[in-house]
Amino acid sequence: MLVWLLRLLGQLRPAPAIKPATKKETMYTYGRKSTEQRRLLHPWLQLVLLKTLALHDHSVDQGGRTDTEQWEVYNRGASTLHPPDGKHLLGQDPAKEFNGAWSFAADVCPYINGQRVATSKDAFGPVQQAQFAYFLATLKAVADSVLSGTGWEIRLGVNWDMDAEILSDQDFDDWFHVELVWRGL
Ligand SMILES: [Ca+2]
Repeated sequence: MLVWLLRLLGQLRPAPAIKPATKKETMYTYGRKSTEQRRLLHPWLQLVLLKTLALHDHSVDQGGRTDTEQWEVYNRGASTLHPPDGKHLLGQDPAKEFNGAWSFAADVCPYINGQRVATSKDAFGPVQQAQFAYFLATLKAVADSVLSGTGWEIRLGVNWDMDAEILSDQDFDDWFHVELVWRGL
């Protein structure tokens, strides 16, 4: 009876508030470039990545892009969008929430034991793909928790249509890409 009562009281206890990880709690830290790029991101995306960093090491390779940079990426086939479209473009805001200069997309890459997961065409084999997918699943779980109730969701370049199926139901895979999508409240 006592055990049952204690269990019930435990269940009734409010869930702890989620706070951004402090430096002390985080095993991993961003380098200079990742820090610079992260600062270009919408605050919700910044928070998602910071909380993910507490669980899985990674870099932020690209946050915002200027129009010229987006055209360059488009012209070499690494993006299907060119200005005025492109979630990396600084100054866009699908929720009309800000007039600011944030980017709504980032390119991220997992690190394991201090080493960047190899993603060149020759090196990106089943192990590397599994390692990358493991990281993205961690990021997605963090995002679903952090963004719950905000109207925002995360869309990954391995799952453009945001269903349960990654990679096998799409033609263009962008492993690095993570973006904020406004779904409304
Ligand atoms: Ca899909």
